[in-house]
Amino acid sequence: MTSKELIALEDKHGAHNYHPLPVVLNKGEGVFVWDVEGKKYYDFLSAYSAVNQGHCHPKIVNAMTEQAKTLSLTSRAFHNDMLGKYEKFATEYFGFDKLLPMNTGAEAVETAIKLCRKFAYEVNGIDQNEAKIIVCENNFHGRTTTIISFSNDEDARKSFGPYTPGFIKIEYDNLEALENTLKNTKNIAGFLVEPIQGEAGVYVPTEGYLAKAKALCEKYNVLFIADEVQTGIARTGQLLAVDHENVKPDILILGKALSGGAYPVSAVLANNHIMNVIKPGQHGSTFGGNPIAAAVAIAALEVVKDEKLAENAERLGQIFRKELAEFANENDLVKLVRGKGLLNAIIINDTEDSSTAWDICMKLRDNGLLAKPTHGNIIRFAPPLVMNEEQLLDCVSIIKKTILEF
Ligand code: IF1
Repeated sequence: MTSKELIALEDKHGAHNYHPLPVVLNKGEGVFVWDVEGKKYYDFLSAYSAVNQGHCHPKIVNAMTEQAKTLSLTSRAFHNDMLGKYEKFATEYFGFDKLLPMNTGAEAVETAIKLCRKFAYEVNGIDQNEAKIIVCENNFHGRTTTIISFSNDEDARKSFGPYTPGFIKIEYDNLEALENTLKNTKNIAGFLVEPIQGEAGVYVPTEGYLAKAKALCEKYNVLFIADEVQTGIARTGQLLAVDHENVKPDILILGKALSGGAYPVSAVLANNHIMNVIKPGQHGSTFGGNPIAAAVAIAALEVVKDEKLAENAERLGQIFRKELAEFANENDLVKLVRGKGLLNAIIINDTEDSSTAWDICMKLRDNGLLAKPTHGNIIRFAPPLVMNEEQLLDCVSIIKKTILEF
């Protein structure tokens, strides 16, 4: 079937909950993907930073297929021989006592919220049903009913109420707002934050924000919860984005690239005094911690270290931003480039409701590079971290050439 026919098939039989770029992919390898007509593209989205290790990484595929042939799912009613090995490996890797395995990012965020609340009631003595969690404006943490309750994106939220109470929204990157809220509000249990706001348009906070926010949380005895679903696993040039400021979260949320995009694997990590508040029967999922997920996650994390992906992201990110900043200086259409490591965005000099960013992404597609606009006039650039310098410079020239066509 042709791309056109396949798109029509989705349109007729699938819910219309997405508006994808019109390209139909059927193969991926490393930094490249191919469409059904055989055209080859650089992937500059990496499935929203899930495919950091590159498409179909042989080591990850091998771990997955070998495990799939042996044992795929036991549920947590019985033990399996992979879960404990994975939990030992991942807790040592990230430096926490314990891991709670889930599948999607949103589930892991939900897990962190439940853990934070339970800790507040059972350890910190907050009255039942009174706990509040501070979140940031323009956050993106997933799409469950509780998570969209504290979103301020109208599309994500409207007509899905009634909403879950217990969240206070403050401005991102504003320490005064955080301290005022911590000081003046009773029963605060935690502060949930993205180290870089992805969906908001790769918004990098002021240097020192995360470290100071963590210090404030300590001062007011509130859990610092880092949602590293998108920023984690080497994307920003360190294993975790909080590592740039030597911050250790009380609760760490991971997803996406924890599996290299091969399989839905997410996790919440915390030390014993926090994680031990969860007892049998109080949380879980059928698939969380299944043997395939465990095998895939170990392989995916090994690839990150073996191939020095954080170092590569840091180095290539510097080159990318330098090249595009110089270009933006001479070009009226590109206002600025921002980001960290290989999580970057360019801001298009046009109104948020203009179609310019979309039109540029369509032309980038024609020129062999796939990226997606976010919030109208912002284009996110996040290639797989296995990219090399020559490929990156090739991509930079495709981007420049494409924008010059406008
Ligand atoms: C979609 C955005 C990226 C996340 C953070 C939790 C989750 C996500 C920080 C939930 C998910 C995704 C979901 C994807 C689009 C995407 C996204 F543009 F919406 F913001 F990456 F930038 N925390 N982010 O970024 O993880 O449940 O999806 O596994 O299509 O909604 P999930």
